[in-house]
Amino acid sequence: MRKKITLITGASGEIGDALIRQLLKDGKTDLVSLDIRPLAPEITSRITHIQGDICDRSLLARIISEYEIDTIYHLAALLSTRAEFTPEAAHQVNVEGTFGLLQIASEQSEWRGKPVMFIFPSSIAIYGIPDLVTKAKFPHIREWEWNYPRTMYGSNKLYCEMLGIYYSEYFRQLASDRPVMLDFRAVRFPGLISAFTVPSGGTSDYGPEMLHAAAKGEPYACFVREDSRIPFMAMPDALKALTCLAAAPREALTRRVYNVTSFSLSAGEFREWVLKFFPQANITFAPDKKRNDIVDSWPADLNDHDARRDWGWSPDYDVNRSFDEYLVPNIKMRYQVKS
Ligand code: AKB
Repeated sequence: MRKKITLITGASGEIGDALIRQLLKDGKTDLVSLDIRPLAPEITSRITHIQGDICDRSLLARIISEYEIDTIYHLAALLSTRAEFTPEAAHQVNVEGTFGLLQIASEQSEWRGKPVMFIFPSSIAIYGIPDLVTKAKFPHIREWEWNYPRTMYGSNKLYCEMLGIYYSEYFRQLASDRPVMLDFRAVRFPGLISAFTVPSGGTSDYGPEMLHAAAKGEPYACFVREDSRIPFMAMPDALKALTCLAAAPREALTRRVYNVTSFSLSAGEFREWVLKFFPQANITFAPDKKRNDIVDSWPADLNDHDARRDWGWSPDYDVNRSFDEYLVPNIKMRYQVKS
């Protein structure tokens, strides 16, 4: 009999690493991870790690021949700034990689007669607001509004949401024998902030970069204007969103893709929060127009009413608690800053 597992792709990335640690802490033992990179040494011995490429179809075929995949957290992706520099590679990883995984999840659902749960982190990058006047007019965006991404990454994420819905609801819709289909569920994340890792390749990275630089005592020149505003979320809430959505009963869900948010800050306000805890921090603003245009096209905040109503979503960390209880104490410990 094949061993039933939870598969985590992008396992060495920011969310993947944090999610694996959380699941291990929660006593989950049936984890298999996949990433082109090795896992962090502290967790390598505690889970089965497959080092390989998400786009390698023969590797995916090998995985399903060996395991019964019950749940997939598909976290592998190239983020927005990196994707602008390497759009073909981004399309390959973000779209082709997801497509291949949806196909095997689909096959597995049919083979075992039970839906494979497919959890997908989408992003505020799927939104594209034309200008700052419109952005100010729509401060809390609903899931169906402004779905006009202006980046490769945002377009990839939006299309993969659609593919996930297709494989969950409409796959083989013209055939007489409809198979058991997978159960795709996605959250659209704001910019995430971890105390333990600094993101790379994203466009919301200025927030976490500012904070980590301050803790290390390094100067930081922020690449967006002070008034640039997007929503953010502390990593523990991102993990909470993924695992709560996975645990929600199917009947309670009225959508497959949900906004989730925590707090909205302008870059100037982010700097103020950092200065509150690191008063010596040297943070200046040197906007890069092209990256700023991307941030300007993202919403100031999201409306996450449906997630709250359907599966009881609410963040544990508002801005105060994020800085005071999660980010600052852990970052100080990480960089051994004396209080
Ligand atoms: C990025 O900046 O690309 C990501 C995101 C907002 O999804 N952090």
